[in-house]
Amino acid sequence: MTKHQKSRSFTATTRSNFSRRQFMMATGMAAGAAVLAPAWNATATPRRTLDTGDRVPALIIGSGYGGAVTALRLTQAGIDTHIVEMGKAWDTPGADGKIFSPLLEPDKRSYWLRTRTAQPVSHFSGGSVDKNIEKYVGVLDAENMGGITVYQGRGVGGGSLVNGGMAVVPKRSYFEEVLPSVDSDAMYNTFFPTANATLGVNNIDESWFESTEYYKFARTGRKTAERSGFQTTFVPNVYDFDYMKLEAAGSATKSALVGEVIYGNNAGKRSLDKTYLAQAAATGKLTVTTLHQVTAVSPAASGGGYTVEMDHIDEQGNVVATKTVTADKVFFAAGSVGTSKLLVAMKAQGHLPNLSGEVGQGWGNNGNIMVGRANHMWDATGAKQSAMPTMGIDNWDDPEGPVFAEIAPFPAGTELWISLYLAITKNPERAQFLFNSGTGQTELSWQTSQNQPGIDMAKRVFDKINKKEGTIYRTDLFGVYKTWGDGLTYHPLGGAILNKATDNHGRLHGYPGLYVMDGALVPGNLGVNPFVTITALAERNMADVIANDIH
Ligand code: FAE
Repeated sequence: MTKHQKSRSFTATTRSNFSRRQFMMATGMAAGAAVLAPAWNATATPRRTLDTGDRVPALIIGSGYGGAVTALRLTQAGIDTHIVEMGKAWDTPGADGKIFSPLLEPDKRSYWLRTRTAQPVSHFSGGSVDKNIEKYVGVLDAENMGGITVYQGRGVGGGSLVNGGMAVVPKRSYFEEVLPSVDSDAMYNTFFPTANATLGVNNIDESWFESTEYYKFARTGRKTAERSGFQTTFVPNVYDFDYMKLEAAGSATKSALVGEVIYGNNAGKRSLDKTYLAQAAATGKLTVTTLHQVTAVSPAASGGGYTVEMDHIDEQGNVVATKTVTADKVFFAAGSVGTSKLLVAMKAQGHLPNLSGEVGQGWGNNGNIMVGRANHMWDATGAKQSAMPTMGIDNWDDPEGPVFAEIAPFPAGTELWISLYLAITKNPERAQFLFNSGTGQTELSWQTSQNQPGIDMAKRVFDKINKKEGTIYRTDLFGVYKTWGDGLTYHPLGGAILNKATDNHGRLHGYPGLYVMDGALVPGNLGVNPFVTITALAERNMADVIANDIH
């Protein structure tokens, strides 16, 4: 390990043997698959898009991290498993030959059912950078939850399609503080390593990092942090760093190196459709029903199990059909917001009245705060930047400013001298989901003022860097004269907290056969980027469910 590489960095080199194409073939989603004879049995387990009247053993709502782990472990246990995903399968290139939209010229593929983009860095030099787009079932949802915009991935693979790929195992002491009911030996000895291996986590070649123009921004961010006495650390990622080197050498089509990330990567990224979901599909026991949004879950009138209602939508978001199927077991994996909204509505509307009062509680934004600094002219950040972050500032153990800040790329295609950061702070504020019977919608109580503790923590770190460097904040990135990007989160967590709203393994109280398996289980703040923890926790919970509930 180098002086920059602290204990949190580690190597996990397992690669998926499955390509996106193999995954599509296995799930019957490839072009032309419809004409192949589908191997389905109409009486019990249709191997096709679900239809009204179907009865299935296991239905998973959502195909992000929690859903993908659930699908792999159920299918490996021999269970016919059905994922219902509201987004589309990102498997077909558009007219430009690409599956996903470019970063700098976002088109309809970029955003979920919006007519105008909602870029996280929303302004530049006094004006909005957003533009009008066609309404479409795009890959990134900027969901307005009142006091906060929650960014989420939509499509087969959920957040893995749009995220920065940073694969961070939390500090053990903080993990134990956040989830005290979980056996941390089992997590750190078994489930985190399993998650990393199956996700295909890898580490950047440090000598390449030190020399490539694409990580100048990270080296500048590191240098300025360390000059102020802050520790930095390399962060593993699920983007294939060998592929990235080929991009840099000009021998592979560029993806991360042309800024692709939040609107999807056309290459290089080990998203869930290439890892967990591909492995699940290869068992022959997985079906994925896309463009279907689950709207209700309730005990079935007869025969046990649960009735699951869903809207089938078209690519403009119009409901073209409603369907009702029955499932013996239902796994909520719609993400912290999706799962919490559904559960709170089901309790309030009397579909699942016996759910715990803990349902909807304990939501947090993982303390997310974004900020930019203007460097001096001699501290360039590079016109060429990799869109995959690979370095963080680790000030977590400072009680005055507990912050783990990703040194984020700003791949604008031109030198800007801007250091951008996504800070994860130890903001203790929490919110709850509440059902509004007037609108029929579930709302989140988070207020903008609840960001202040996080801003104060981040300010302590970045004020110190600015003072030492003689630099200032950029006040033009998140509004006009607005320093802090505090109106958004990439890391929604909580709403169905483990061992409170559920038992200690995700079983919902009062309803045998209903489970939560996603970020809703995690109490509001993790101190690091969350997907490795969500994956490992789902691995742990599913090991218990397979051992005890599946016969
Ligand atoms: P998630 O991945 O959101 O999956 C939920 C799925 O359920 C989605 O596919 C939804 O479309 C689907 N769904 C929702 N409601 C319904 C419904 N009613 N019916 C059917 N389907 C439904 O949940 N985390 C990191 O660890 N490292 C990073 O570098 C990182 N960068 C990020 C960058 C961005 C721009 C964003 C948005 C997130 C980032 N995250 C990162 C967060 C990470 O992606 C997120 O924590 C996980 O994706 C959450 O996993 P879940 O399984 O909880």
